[in-house]
Amino acid sequence: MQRRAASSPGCAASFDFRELRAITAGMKLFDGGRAPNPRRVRIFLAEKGIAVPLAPVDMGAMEHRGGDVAARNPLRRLPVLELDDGAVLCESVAICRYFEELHPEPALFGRGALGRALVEMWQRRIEFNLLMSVGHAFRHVHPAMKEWEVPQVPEWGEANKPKVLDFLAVLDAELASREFAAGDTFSIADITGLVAIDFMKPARIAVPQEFTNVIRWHRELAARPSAGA
Ligand SMILES: N[C@@H](CCC(=O)N[C@@H](CS)C(=O)NCC(=O)O)C(=O)O
Repeated sequence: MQRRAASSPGCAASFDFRELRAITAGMKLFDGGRAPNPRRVRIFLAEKGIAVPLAPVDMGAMEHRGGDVAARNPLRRLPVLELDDGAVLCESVAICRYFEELHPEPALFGRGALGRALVEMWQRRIEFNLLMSVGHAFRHVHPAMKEWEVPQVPEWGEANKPKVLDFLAVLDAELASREFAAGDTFSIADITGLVAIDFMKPARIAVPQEFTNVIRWHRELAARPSAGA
């Protein structure tokens, strides 16, 4: 991974590249900078200590809707991983799973039957109930997203804001009794959670102060060096 500025909102630290454990020079990760899904993969790679060359895509200029990205991903979304034999992988979690198989340590998809199932459960819950709802609240309301989200339905964006808070209440109760989203160990579920909560800022949704466990959890995740990747 190339060195990049810690420009994502809510990132307190930058990744320490002395921690590198693997370099995958033949691959290319088409990256979307501050966008949440590309960031999920960069954080995952930083936690693993894996360096993948980045191919930056200017999403603000809609570069992802054509050219290299559209040629590799018919959905025209980022991130996209191209392997050294030309094979293409899309979907953030699929890309992360691929790296988990190649480099199992540290395990970020859980250990053992129950541990892996719990990570799957919380990763999906956080992705579907938090990240997606925040995404709808941002994309259907923010004026800058008018050309991205067609049709833009502001009422749908607004309808998602209470859904975000409802899920945060559930998560807050869970985090009262454990350190991380899926148990006592950091996992991809935490990465999705960190990215989703940081994405609440541009979506103009505040984390209510009474969710002290969520606030503690987010503070600790944001302080990890990987958060700056
Ligand atoms: N389910 C996909 C979602 C990918 C996605 O929606 N990426 C956003 C950036 S966070 C994107 O490329 N949006 C481009 C667009 O909507 O035109 C994943 O997990 O990777």
